[in-house]
Amino acid sequence: MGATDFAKLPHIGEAVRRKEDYRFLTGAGQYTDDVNLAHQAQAVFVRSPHAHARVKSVDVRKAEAMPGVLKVYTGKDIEGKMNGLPCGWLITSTDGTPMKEPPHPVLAQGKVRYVGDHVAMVVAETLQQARDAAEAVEVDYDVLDAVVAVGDAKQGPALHDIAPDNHCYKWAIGDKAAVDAAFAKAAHVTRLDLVNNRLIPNAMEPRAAIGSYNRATDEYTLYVANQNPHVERLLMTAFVLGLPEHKVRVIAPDVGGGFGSKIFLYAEDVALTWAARQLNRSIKWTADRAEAFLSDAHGRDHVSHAEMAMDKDGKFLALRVHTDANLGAYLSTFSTAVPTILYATLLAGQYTTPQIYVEVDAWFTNTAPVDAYRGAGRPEATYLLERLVSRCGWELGLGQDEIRRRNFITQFPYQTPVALQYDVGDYPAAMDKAQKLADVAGYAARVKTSEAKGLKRGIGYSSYIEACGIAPSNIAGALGARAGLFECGEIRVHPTGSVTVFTGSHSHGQGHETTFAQVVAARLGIPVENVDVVHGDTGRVPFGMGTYGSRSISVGGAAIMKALDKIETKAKKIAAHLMEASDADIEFSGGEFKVKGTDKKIPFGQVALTAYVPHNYPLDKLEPGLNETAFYDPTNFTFPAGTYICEVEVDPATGAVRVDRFTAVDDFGTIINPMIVEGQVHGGLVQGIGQALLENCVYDRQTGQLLTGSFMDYAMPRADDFPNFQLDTICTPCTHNPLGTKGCGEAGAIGSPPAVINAVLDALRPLGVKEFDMPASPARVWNAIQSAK
Ligand code: MCN
Repeated sequence: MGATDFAKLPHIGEAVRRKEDYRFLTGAGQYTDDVNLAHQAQAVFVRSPHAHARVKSVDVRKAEAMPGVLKVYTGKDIEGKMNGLPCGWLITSTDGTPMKEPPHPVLAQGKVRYVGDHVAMVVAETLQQARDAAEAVEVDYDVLDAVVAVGDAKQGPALHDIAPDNHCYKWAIGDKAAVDAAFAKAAHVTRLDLVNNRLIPNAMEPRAAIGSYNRATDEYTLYVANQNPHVERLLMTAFVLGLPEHKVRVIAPDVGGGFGSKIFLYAEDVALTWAARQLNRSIKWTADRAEAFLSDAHGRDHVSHAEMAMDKDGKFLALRVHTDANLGAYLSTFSTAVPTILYATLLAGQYTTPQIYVEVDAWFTNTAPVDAYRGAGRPEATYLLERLVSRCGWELGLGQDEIRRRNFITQFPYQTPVALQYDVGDYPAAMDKAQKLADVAGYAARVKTSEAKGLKRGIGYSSYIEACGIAPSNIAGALGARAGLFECGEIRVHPTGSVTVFTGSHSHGQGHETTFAQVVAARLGIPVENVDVVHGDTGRVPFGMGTYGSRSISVGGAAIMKALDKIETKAKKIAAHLMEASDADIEFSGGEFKVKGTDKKIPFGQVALTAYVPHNYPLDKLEPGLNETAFYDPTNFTFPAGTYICEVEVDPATGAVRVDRFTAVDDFGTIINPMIVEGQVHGGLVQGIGQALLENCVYDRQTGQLLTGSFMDYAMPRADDFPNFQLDTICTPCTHNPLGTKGCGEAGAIGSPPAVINAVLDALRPLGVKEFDMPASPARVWNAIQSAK
């Protein structure tokens, strides 16, 4: 079935209430910490209090003698290394040398490299006993100097022997000579230095895991708060522990948010799985919030210089970017892909810039590893580009909208100079709609109202694009990936016509149990309640690549569509047999099989029953059962895009910024469930605006201590920080997936930070403020105003 016909089916575009919410709202959800296994012990990790130190000795004798303690493990016990995991991309530096991939022990061996690094794992009968014993582990550290910022990395003390200058790789994309030539001819060049501040993910459910082992079958089970259980299993068995993959089952039950931070293979998961066999016990660990701050992979942390060359009319001629990316102390699972492929390839944005050259230097520092966080590379690209474009508009006196309109791509497909080919979009239409919804015409009057209150009002634009549906293995391979991505879906039609869907996607808040059921119900013409969705269990789902990169509906949903095609083909044969017609004469719609040109028809349920109760069944031509599996690997990414307009009021006396209006017009192609999509945009906006105004991870530059290690110091956005968002959509259906969908899960977080900061700068420009970096906290804004005086 094509995307156009699919969009017309019942249930598609319907705001079906979330099936999963009953259990979440009534406290019946099953998160990892809710799981308790027989003979379960508890683990606590001893973490480094120093950012950089040699570990001279770890004395566990006192701890092991304490009541209830089963064992204390150190780096001497676990041999496997968390290496080979940057399975996303192996980066080759521009000089042809491979990136530096330093050894990453599960528990520290010889050195610790960030505050929170794993030194030992204490296993005891109870949590309190494990905590007490953890305090009794005696670690003798020889404290070393630390380095936390990319600007200091080169001169800083070396973290790893193989990277004496802390440099991991230099990577570049684009035609440097062509870019330099374009700059030489430019009528005007706009320049910008900016920092994309480091963020700490804060899912409501902290990370948690239970390792268990069955001696009778030699099988391991890992319950873990994770976004991609099959990949977790593959990485852990093949790269770290060397176990037979089929002997390990990974179950990610209900997961209370991930935002990227639960994609990765973490040392705790490995240590618990390994130790379960050593002790022949199930072992549970649940991070407390302080541990989460220290040890979850962080996000962003770029320092960039960008330059746009333009002709006299403000047409972009070339973009040149240099970025220093902070990778933290070790390479996390996808960390090499984030500041390279996922970042630089998005720097064309919505514009026809003919030449782009991007160079990235990646550095090790004594900080928690940095990896994908909602948007992963694409928010960094959008922030840089959309800040730069607004500045171009201001410098040329064109305004933020006209500079964008003059450069919008309007012909599709469009090949960018940085590898991607956009299939479809309508950028002017999104801006038109956003300007209308934002009542841009009434802006001047609102400025006067703000002035009357002694406040400065500003308006900020951001026209973002992102690449979602992360998968296309052909493109991934061409860009240097070690492995391509795809998704798997299995449809089991039961004899009574109800359906269970097994998907390799994982829902940790995105509502897949509802939207995937809508897709299946729409295709089969059955009620949504008759479809259940199973995910997050390597023992039940055939295979899966998991959820990140807003890929689930467009890749996981498409795999389900492919399996449904197979179901339909087989069901038609059964229907043909039942109605004594030829297969070619059977039509299927609205849950009924009909013989073309006659009034003969039978319902889907009768065909399902016949498949399992094969009375007078043509067994020579058809197998019993109605159960199909499909794998889907798309030919391209999906490219959601939109225009966001933010209006802020700034109090120049205090520096306080208030978001007064926020308008978002997005293009997600065909929408399955507008209510869920709206919720996704709300969540994304809150995260993006949170980064722009509040959130900021700060390490002490001298000691490497995390200064923002709790909610007292790390400001999370709250409902009263926001106005009601004004949302709308346009729809240019994706041209290459059978649903016509584009991902929506990250858009809000990608598009909103530059809209906010552009608005703040717009408000402060009359006061002489030209620049400052996120977050626009009152102190920073006030200081910027004072410095400009
Ligand atoms: N959808 C739809 N129509 C579309 C696009 C999507 O109805 N055109 C629906 C989908 O069916 C799905 C939801 O919207 O129910 C999100 O779909 P999609 O855009 O495919 O994104 P994913 O499901 O792959 O989710 C991943 C994305 C990412 S990358 C992060 S990070 C993120 C996010 O989703 N983390 C989240 N949203 C989150 N929401 C919650 N509550 N918790 C997280 O951790």
